[in-house]
Amino acid sequence: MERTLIIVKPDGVQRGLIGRVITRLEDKGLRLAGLKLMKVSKELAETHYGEHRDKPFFGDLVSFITSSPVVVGVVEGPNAVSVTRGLVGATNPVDATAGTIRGDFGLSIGMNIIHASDAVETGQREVGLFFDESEIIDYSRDIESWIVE
Ligand code: D4T
Repeated sequence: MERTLIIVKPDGVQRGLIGRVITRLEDKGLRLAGLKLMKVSKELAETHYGEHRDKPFFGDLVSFITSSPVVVGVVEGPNAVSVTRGLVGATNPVDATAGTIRGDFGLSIGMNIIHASDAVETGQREVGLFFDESEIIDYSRDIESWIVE
């Protein structure tokens, strides 16, 4: 089963959107295999956003993601990476389609509510960065056969 990492970012937590964001993933039929509230350390933030190290917004990005607790989740399902990215919407909430999480809840690229891994390999790496294997639960739900053929 494909896995992806989601982060309800500090703005999502501060605005009380944790439940509504996660509900959208569950409504789609995706399954949570891990979930926790945590504060991201500067070191973890710099590793997670390493690909942006040379970008002008890198410092602000690290400050923002470490500024307040986040909720991190491991999300599973068929094509979980692309399906979750579709639910999340475009990076800039101003451009994100209505009906997506960023399209419905955000107005600023620096505070775009949620992170979701952008590729299968990225998802594997990011899940490993934020979760110990012991924190990921292997289970199935009784409703599964009514979601996936
Ligand atoms: P994340 O990684 O948060 O899911 O966002 P995306 O995958 O959609 O977009 P990204 O990696 O290009 O950007 C990471 C993060 O940086 C912020 N950002 C981005 C910013 O503050 N200013 C910018 O100009 C860009 C491009 C928003 C998301």
